[in-house]
Amino acid sequence: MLDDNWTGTSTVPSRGLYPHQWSWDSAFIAIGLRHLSPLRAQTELETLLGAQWADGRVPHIVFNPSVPLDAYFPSPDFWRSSTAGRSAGAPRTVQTSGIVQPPVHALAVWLVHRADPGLSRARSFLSRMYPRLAAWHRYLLHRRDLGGGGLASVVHPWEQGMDNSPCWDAPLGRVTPAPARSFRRADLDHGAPEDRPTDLDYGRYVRLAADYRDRGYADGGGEFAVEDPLFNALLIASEHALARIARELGATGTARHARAERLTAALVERLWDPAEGMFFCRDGRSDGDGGNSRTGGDRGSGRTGGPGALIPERSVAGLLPLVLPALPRDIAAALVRTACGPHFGLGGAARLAPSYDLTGEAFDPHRYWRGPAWFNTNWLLERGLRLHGEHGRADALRAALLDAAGESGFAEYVDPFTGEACGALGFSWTAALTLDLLH
Ligand code: 9WN
Repeated sequence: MLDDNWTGTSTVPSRGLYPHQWSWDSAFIAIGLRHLSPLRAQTELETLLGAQWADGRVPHIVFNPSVPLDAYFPSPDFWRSSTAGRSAGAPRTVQTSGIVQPPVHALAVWLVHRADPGLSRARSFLSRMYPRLAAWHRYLLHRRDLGGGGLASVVHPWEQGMDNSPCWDAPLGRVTPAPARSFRRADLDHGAPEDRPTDLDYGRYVRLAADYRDRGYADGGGEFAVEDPLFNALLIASEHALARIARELGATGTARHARAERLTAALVERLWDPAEGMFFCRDGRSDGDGGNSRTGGDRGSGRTGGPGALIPERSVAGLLPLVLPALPRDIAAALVRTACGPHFGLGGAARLAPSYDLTGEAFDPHRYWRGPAWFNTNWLLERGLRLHGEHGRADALRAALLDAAGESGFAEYVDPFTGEACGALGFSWTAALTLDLLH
């Protein structure tokens, strides 16, 4: 499957539904590819980071010019990166989107290096990637610190990677949708409408992206700004990886590890809810009380509006800071309890951790990011369980992932109870992360 989806310089997530290069897909794909071909894994990441903008952002899509414009929406003529993104330093020769995706890249670069350090050194892989990764993190920690508390905000649901999560319902609800007739959804040529986001949600995605483009992709001032626990946890995990890369290149890496620890503390300070035993998203554009409200303790203030209020929806994103080494022990233990409790059913009702609360009102076992289980989030959970000494649970989740991947034809996502395949089949990160688990 990974061979079929390889274009010569990168891997498409799926030939039909996603025929270009996607940012966090490529990071997960490289993590698996390194076991098959460290050279291809390096190339995958080099191609993506080669499309970086001068302001440091790594675009969420790098378009393949040989794919017809109507094969995927929004296409390059919507984003107009080389013109609308000129002041932000978009590349001139390659067309990209103007938004980002979760920063798993430094972690991927480090793991790919480790797979074949000799090849990596011979190709100066780390020394070529390091400045790009450092600029990427700098962009997120400075231009995207829209809440002023040290964490990065996403400005579009597509940036967090879980497009249609119920976490976005409230912040997206404030966005006036673009008229349905103003765009054509290519995704419905490949995906079942009942598994995909609704037309109304798409109208809002289009409005947010078009407004960002029309502001020249300048950060700040948009209608949507959310601090998400998964996005920030991956940034912190990548900052630890960047520290290791720096050490390999002859620096100490100490400052980066220290920064990762400070960011872990900020994540806990801003997004942890002790009463619920998990992390929540913070909605930076809601009105009402002050910026430091939390759901725990004073439940009313944090969970019901207010600028910077926490969004009271349980997403698997709120469990995934478990991948962080500097997480306090009691928080790690609470996350494991929540993962195995009624909301996520790990080791109980669910075969794999669902993307969203099994008991939540918006739960739907088949609709995009509103309940089904994804392989990347479960791979991260497996890693987090192992990191915090939960080897029995990690082994069980690994076995469940391998079964579900094979039985589903390496589906994009599956029903969390039955493992029934949903979305695209032959999905690249499912295949790649399966390979990684087998090694
Ligand atoms: C929008 C490619 C991407 C994944 C995302 C997933 C989906 C795109 C879409 O596909 O998003 O970026 O068209 O729905 O939600 O996580 O990276 O696989």
